[in-house]
Amino acid sequence: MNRLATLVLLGLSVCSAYPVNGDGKEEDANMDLAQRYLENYYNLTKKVESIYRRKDISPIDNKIREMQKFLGLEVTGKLDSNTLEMIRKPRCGVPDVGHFTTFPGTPKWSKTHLTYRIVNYTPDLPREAVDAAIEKALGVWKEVTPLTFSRMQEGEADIMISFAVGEHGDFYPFDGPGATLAHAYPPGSGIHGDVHFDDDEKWTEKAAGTNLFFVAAHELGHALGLMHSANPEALMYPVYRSFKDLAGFRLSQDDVDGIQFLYGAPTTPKTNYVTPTEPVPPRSKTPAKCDPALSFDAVSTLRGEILFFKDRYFWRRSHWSPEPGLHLISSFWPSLPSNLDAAYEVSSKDTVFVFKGNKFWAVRGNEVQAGYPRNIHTLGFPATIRKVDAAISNKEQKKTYFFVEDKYWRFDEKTQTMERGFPRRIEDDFPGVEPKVDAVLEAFGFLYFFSGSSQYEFDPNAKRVTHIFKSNSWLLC
Ligand code: TQI
Ligand code: CA
Ligand code: ZN
Ligand code: ZN
Repeated sequence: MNRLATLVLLGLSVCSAYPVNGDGKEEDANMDLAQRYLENYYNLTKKVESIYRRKDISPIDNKIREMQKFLGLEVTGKLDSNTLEMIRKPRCGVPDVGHFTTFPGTPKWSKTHLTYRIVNYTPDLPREAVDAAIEKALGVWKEVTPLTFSRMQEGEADIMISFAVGEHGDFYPFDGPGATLAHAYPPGSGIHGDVHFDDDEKWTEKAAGTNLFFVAAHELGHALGLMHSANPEALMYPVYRSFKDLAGFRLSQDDVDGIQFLYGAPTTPKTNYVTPTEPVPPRSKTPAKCDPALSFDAVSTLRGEILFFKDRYFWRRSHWSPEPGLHLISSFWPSLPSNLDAAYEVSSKDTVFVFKGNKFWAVRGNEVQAGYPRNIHTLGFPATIRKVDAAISNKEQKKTYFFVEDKYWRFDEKTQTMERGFPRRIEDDFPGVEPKVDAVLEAFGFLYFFSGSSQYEFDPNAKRVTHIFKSNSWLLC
């Protein structure tokens, strides 16, 4: 491990350092810095799906210890000068959206042909299944780089792959079922580049249990030199995901950017251009919260937080942390679609209703309620209505407003019926608001109508627009 420590400390950083704070608040600033670093690399935040979840007493101290151990520093659990130096060094400036990272010092393989060896097997799966999972996981990286891999049956390969339980000959004993699933060493000689799987996990080929292919692909990312990414769509994002469809697994653009930063793009075409196949859709871009052109698909409150939906993602703004976090819709609600049309919360029912096309779903916390999706026409919309643009529910009135094109409907939540006398024209009752409306939010006694990159603050008492903002003003831009 000493070698890694040296490698890491002498390593050149590719990105600029955090500014060093010289005033009396230095300690606070250091703690902030450490917290941000730990959140990025060591998954400090208690994410619902995180498999790092442990019953730690002091998460920060423990994470500092974990980081020191992993980086080969003296394990003090405190922010000593070596640790701070480490935290300051290898970081890019705080990016707008999550980004890949490499190990400190940017270790990478200096050759493109690598060997691997599957040293032993788990009893959980047939050998062929293990071989296939590893091969497929290598293929994920091979496809987008000049790297090639060949298998060795004996002797020392660059990437030695093994299954082990508990103490297994390195400084990182496994911890029984759960928590740590596997680990990998960054590129280099000896133990570097090796991948160890915790055989106290239940390894599977399916979405249930711990999927060997997925974990192997992630660990091989480490073995090739990638650290964790803050991009929730990335394979290198340090949170385990449940899958809707594993067969459709693809690296995110962020993973591709990361591995190509280290090794470049493939030199020989690795796809078969002879037989024309289905066109491959481009890897989706993560929306940038500070893009001045940013618009939202839908906005809703949820248990006191505000959710801003965009494509396959949503930003979540809570009272406790003003910095909005970006998440995949599917990581919270695997059965919900992306590109939603509208969403609103009925807090008395602790339910958020989300709309797409002629369907809507009822969501409570992490669960999509049974009996959904339902058809929007069951709410009383005429057959000509194909979708709704935006929706908001008023707690006091117990009425929900649905905005469609230049009109709106009002739904009575008590009687569960659409009210008579609707639709009405938006411009008659909400003068100054530009249809069509993408999303609507209620806060501080105002209604906020989102239309493209603009946002209209409407005072319902004065019946007029009081401000116009950029849509993304809620995301601290
Ligand atoms: N294992 C960690 C991992 O590979 C080991 C680790 C902790 C680590 N902190 C690190 C590695 C910092 C590099 C740098 O990430 S794990 C996932 C995921 C794990 C986690 O067992 O927690 C996967 C292994 F992403 F799903 F959370 C594989 Cl895929
Ligand atoms: Ca474990
Ligand atoms: Zn190990
Ligand atoms: Zn990892």
